[in-house]
Amino acid sequence: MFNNFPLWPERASSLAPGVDALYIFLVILSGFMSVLIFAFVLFFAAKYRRRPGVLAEQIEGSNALELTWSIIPMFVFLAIFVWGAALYYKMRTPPRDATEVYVVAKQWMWKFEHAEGQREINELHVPVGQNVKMIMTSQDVIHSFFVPAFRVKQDVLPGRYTITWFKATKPGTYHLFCAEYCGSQHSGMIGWIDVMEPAQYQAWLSGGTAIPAAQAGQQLFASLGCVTCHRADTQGRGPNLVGVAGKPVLLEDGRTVTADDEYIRESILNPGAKIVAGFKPIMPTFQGMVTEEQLNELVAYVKSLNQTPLNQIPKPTSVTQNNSAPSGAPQMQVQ
Ligand code: HEC
Ligand SMILES: [Cu+2]
Repeated sequence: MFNNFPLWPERASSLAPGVDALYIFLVILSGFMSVLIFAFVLFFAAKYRRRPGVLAEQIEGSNALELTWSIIPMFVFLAIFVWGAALYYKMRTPPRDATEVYVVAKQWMWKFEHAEGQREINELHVPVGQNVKMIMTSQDVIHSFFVPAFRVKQDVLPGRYTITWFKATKPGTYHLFCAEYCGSQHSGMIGWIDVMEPAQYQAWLSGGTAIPAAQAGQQLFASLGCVTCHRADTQGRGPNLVGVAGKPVLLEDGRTVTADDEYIRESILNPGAKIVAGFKPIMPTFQGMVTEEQLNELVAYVKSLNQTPLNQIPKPTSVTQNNSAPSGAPQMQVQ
C-alpha cells in the first residue's frame, strides 16, 4: 500500500527494528500529547468563555493535580532515557566477533579496505548475517558515514578513528551517503553497500589476490624500521607488541589505558602522548610518513599479533602494493 510512499527506508540491519520502534514510540507519544493539549485548550476555551453576568473566580492550585502531571511524565521520560541509552550502547559497541573494514573518507569518495585485503571505492561488499565493524578516518575534512537502511550514522573525523558496526539482515544493495557537508561535491559522495549471501561473498573475496591488511602492515613494519625497536623478544628498545592490542597498558604516568585501535594509531602518529611504563620516549613520530591506508594496515598488523606470534606470520611472497582486482569488483588505488 505504501510502496510508492515509503515512510521509512528499508530495514536491512539488526539495529533497524530497535531504532524504528523507539522512533515510532516517540512520534506516537508526541502526537498523543499534542492532541491532548489541543483538546484541553479548545474544551476550556469553550467552557470558560466570557458570558454576560458571569464573573471569573480565582481558582487555587491543586497539589494532587500538580503531583500527577509531574510524576507520570517523569517516569515516561525515564523510560525514554533508559530505552534510548540501551539502544545507543548497543550501537556503540561492536560485537567481538565482528570482521573489520577500514574506511578512509576523502573529498569526495569512500575508500574501503577489508581485513582480507580487498580494496573498494564507493562500494562495499559484505556478507549477510555477519557483524561488520567499520574503523573509519578521514584524509581531509569531517565526513559522515550514513546508511539509512542500516540506521547507522557516524561522523568520520580527520586525525582519529571513529567506529561503527552493523549486521546486515537482507541481501540487497543499499545507499551509502556522506551526511556531513564537506565541500562542493558533497552531494556526490555517495556509494553502495552490497549485501551478499555468505557463499556468494566468499566467491567474491576469493576472486582476487589481495594481500591481507595485516600482511601489508607487516611489510610496512619492516620497511619503516619499526621492527628494529619492536622485536618479538624482550631485547628491543620498544615494547614487544605481541598481545598488546585490546589489553590494558600501564603508562609511565601511572594511568592505565586500553590498547584499542585509536591507541595504536596514536602510538604511531604521536608516540609521546602516552608513554608505556618502563620505556623511554624515543619512538619517532610517523606523522606525514604514512598514508591513512598504511596507518590502517600497521594497526591491523599490530592487532594480528594477538592471533599469531610474530615469527609465524607467513612471509608475503611478493612485495607489491597494488592488489589486483577480484572479478566483478573494479579496484582503484587512490592516494
Ligand atoms: C626508535 C625505536 C622505535 C621505533 C623505530 C618504533 N617504535 Fe614504537 N615504541 C618505541 C618505544 C620505546 C615505545 C614505548 C614508549 C612509548 O610509548 O612511546 C613504543 C611504543 C609503541 C606502541 C605502543 C606499545 C604498547 O605496548 O602500548 C606501538 C603500538 C608502537 N610503538 C608501534 C610502532 C610502529 C607501528 C612503528 C613503526 C611505524 C614503531 N612503533 C617504531 C620505540 C620505537
Ligand atoms: Cu563527505
